[in-house]
Parts: sequence; C-alpha cells; structure tokens
Amino acid sequence: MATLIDELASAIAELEDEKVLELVTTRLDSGIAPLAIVDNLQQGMTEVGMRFESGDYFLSELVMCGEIMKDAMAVLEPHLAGADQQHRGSIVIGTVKGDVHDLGKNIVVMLLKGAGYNVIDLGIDVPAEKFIEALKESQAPLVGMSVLLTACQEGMKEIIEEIRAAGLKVAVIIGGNYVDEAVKNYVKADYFAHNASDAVKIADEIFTTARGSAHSA
Ligand code: B12
Repeated sequence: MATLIDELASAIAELEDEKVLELVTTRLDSGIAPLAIVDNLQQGMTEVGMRFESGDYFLSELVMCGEIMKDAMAVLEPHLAGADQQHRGSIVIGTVKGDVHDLGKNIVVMLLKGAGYNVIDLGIDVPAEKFIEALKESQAPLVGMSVLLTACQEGMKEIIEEIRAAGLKVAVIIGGNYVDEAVKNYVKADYFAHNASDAVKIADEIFTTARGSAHSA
C-alpha cells in the first residue's frame, strides 16, 4: 500500500470524511487554488482504486469514497464555477452507456460552465440516441464523453460511430481515468484530456477555430 504524502489525499484514501471537509475548507481559506485541491482529492481516489484492485478495499469503500468526493466537490463548486459569464457556445457531455462514474465528468462540467459555456449534461449511462438527440437539438459543435470502465470502451466507440453515421459534424473529446492517445485513436475521437483544465483549454481552441472559420467564410 502506497503512503500518500499529501494530508488531504491521505485523508480521502483513509475515508476520513470529516477530515477531508475540514482540510478542503482550510485550504480554500488559506488561498490555495481550488484546482490544486481537486488534484489532491483525485490523488487520494486513485489510491482508493488501487486498494480496491488489490483487495484491501471492497465496493462499500468505493461507494464511501464517492460520497466523500461529492461532499468535497459541493464545497469546491462555487469556487470553480465562474458567475454570470457570457454564453460562449454549447457543449453536450455525458458518461457513456454502462458506466455510472460521474465525479470526474462533473468537475469537467463545472469548469466548462465556469469558462462560460452552455453545458448540456446528459448524466450517466448515456446511450447513442440520447447524445444524437441532444446534439441535433442544441446544434452544439462539441460533444464530451466520459468513460472509466474499460468494459465500456467498445460502447463508446459505437456511440461515436453512430454520431458520425447520423451525419453530425461535431468534434468529440473524451476523458476518464485511463484514457490516453491510444484510446482516443481506437474509439476514433478527435481529442482527449487528462483532466478538467485541459478539457477547457481544448474547448477554447475548438470554439476559437470555429469562430475564426465562420468569420472567414
Ligand atoms: C469512486 C469510484 C466508484 C464510485 C463512483 C461514484 C460516482 N458517482 O462517480 C462507485 C462506487 C459507484 C463505483 C462503482 C464501480 N466501479 Co469504480 N471507481 C471509483 C474510483 C475509486 C474513483 C473514480 C473517480 O471519481 N475519480 C476521481 C475523478 C475526479 O477522476 P476522473 O474520473 O479520472 O476524472 C478526471 C479525468 O479523468 C478527466 N475526465 C473525466 N471524465 C471526462 C470527460 C471528458 C469529456 C474529459 C475531457 C475529461 C474527463 O477529468 C476529470 C477531472 O480532472 C475509481 C478508481 C480510479 N483510479 O479512478 C474506481 C474504478 C473506476 N472503478 C472500478 C470498478 C471495477 C467499478 C465497479 C465495476 C465495481 C463493482 N464491482 O461493482 C462499479 C461499476 C459501476 C458502473 N456500472 O459504472 C475500476 C475500473 C476498472 C476497469 N479497468 O474498468 C476502478 C479503476 C477501480 C479499480 N482500480 O479497480 N466506482
């Protein structure tokens, strides 16, 4: 079992709910950037995942860890999301069919909203039809998909194929704990991001390029 150096990461790995909330609050009060706090929480959750994998933790611990993270995110949310930003465009997002992990996706949603985007969050366990319907309705040029279960990767690939087959010319960005360039290429997505701040940077690039080509057309 690895020893986590950061106190907050270690508190979440040990499932110490009160200590987690206390540390999040004191760190915010002392001016530490909310995203740095998210990074420490994520580090602790990775440790929980490893303990689950090695049999030291069971499903009940995974559930507890998810609940603690949700409470911590509720404290962080007002500091992550910017208020009264101008609407910069729409983005559809969801966790793919078969997968119910949504803590990471929710952070991405918060940051995109904070950056001024109109985010249409379809939630968890989202099938192709729902993505297609939302994309047609919103005319969003970008769709984000989250996946944490490797067993759902094939399903993600099929969703992307169905979106393309429906004739929708949208950019697809994917993310999730294990997602990398190889996964992106396999499922034929256009972009991937390791974390929520990279997701915002990529969205900014896509929307700036789209605006540029609309002007030059
Ligand atoms: C908490 C948790 C749960 C909670 C989820 C609660 C919730 N509401 O999300 C519960 C208890 C429900 C759960 C259930 C299960 N889980 Co689970 N879970 C985890 C755990 C510990 C943490 C995940 C997490 O929230 N991380 C913190 C967030 C902040 O990080 P993140 O998700 O990576 O998100 C960041 C980036 O990836 C990125 N990102 C994420 N989404 C997106 C989307 C876009 C568009 C972009 C651009 C970026 C992006 O930005 C985020 C923020 O920076 C992981 C371990 C791990 N290492 O990930 C296992 C893990 C994912 N679970 C696992 C398993 C096996 C399961 C179960 C099958 C267990 C079981 N036997 O039932 C079920 C599956 C249920 C289902 N059908 O989905 C495995 C998956 C293994 C695999 N290879 O598929 C893991 C890896 C644990 C392990 N090591 O074995 N789980």
